[in-house]
Parts: sequence; C-alpha cells; structure tokens
Amino acid sequence: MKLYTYFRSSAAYRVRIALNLKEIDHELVAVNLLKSEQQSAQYLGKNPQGLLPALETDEGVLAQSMAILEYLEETFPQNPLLYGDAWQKAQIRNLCYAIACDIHPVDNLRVLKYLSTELGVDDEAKNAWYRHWIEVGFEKLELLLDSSHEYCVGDKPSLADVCLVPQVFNALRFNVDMTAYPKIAAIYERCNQLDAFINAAPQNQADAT
Ligand SMILES: N[C@@H](CCC(=O)N[C@@H](CS)C(=O)NCC(=O)O)C(=O)O
Repeated sequence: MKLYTYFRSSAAYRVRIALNLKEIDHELVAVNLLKSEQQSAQYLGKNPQGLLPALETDEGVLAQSMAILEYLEETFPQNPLLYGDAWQKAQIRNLCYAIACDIHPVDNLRVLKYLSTELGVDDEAKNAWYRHWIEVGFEKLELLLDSSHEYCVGDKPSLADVCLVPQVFNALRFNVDMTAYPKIAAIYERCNQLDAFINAAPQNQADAT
C-alpha cells in the first residue's frame, strides 16, 4: 500500500501512526502542500478532493483519514485500535470526531489561505484564529478524558490517540499553552514514548524540511 502524505499534514500523520501501530507494510509518497502538489492533475486523479492523505490499496484509492483508519481496522485486525464493546467503540469515535470533525477542519491550510488572501486577515489574527479553535476544542476534550487511563480510553492506544497526537503537535506549533489541558498533555507525552508514534512524527519524515 502507498500512503500519500506530507510531513506536517495532521490527517496524514493519523494514518502514519495507525499503519505503524498495526505494523502494516507500506510506502510513503510525499505530496508537498506548500507547493500545492495536492492540486496537480496527477494527484487529483487519485483524490479528486485534492486533500491529503490518500491510501492506494489493491482495491483502489481511499481518501478521508477516518475512512482510511476504519478500513485498516477492518482489513488488518491485528493490534486493534477500535476495541472494546459497542459503547467503548462509540467513545473512541466520539473523541476522534471531536478532533477530526470539529477542531481540525477550521484550521486547515485552505481555510487559512482564504482568511489571508480573500479576507485580508493578517498573520497575527490568522494565528489567533488557529489557536482559538484548538483551545475551544481542547477545553471540551479535556472534560471527556478520564485520567485513570493511560491513553484516551484505556491502557493501550486507540484511534482516539491516533487523532489526538497530531492535533497536539499542531497546537504546540502554534504556541497553545498545553498546561491548561493536563490530561491531553499527559497522553501526548505517553504516546510519544512509543516507536509507532515517534516514527510517524513530522520531524522524522523523509520529506521534512
Ligand atoms: N477530512 C479530511 C481532511 C483532509 C485535510 O484537510 N488534509 C489537509 C492536510 S491535514 C490538506 O490536504 N490540506 C490541503 C489544502 O487545504 O489545500 C481527512 O480527515 O482526511
């Protein structure tokens, strides 16, 4: 399988972590978002949405990180990341969607570009926007986490941790004060002790600049 990725794409970072945790053989193909390679005819032929990531499988190309994560879960049952009974699985999805649907989209590159190029927002205000939506999301996420667990929902990583770590990475890049979210910060530190997370980290990618 080939994963189309960019080192700083947090949606691609989710999938890189999951591929590592599940020990699935794969190849990484870099698509440079800063050079708008996601809009090239070649990439649009793979993912017409022009967004990363995309996973090329024997069955075809799959986009949307949550769809990819669930597909990997169903096709490679080893080291499950969506585990437990129906209730627990729903809790994992709840945390994933709080990040992937409610926090991440408003801070996406194309949204930030629109703020500056179409609405004339300066860099300072744009960064404040970025931090604001993470802080609003993390404040509520912190309430959903149970500090008696090592990871988001239990004592092993789940898809919720796979989504959380890239979002915290982004938060730190934009100087969000993580001391306000001690449970999130502790899970982030714990995950980053694991090789699967370390090897998926932006700074450890071949295309990192
Ligand atoms: N909901 C999509 C979001 C994908 C997404 O927004 N990807 C970003 C990188 S994290 C992207 O490709 N942005 C390019 C752009 O905004 O032009 C997913 O989870 O896969």
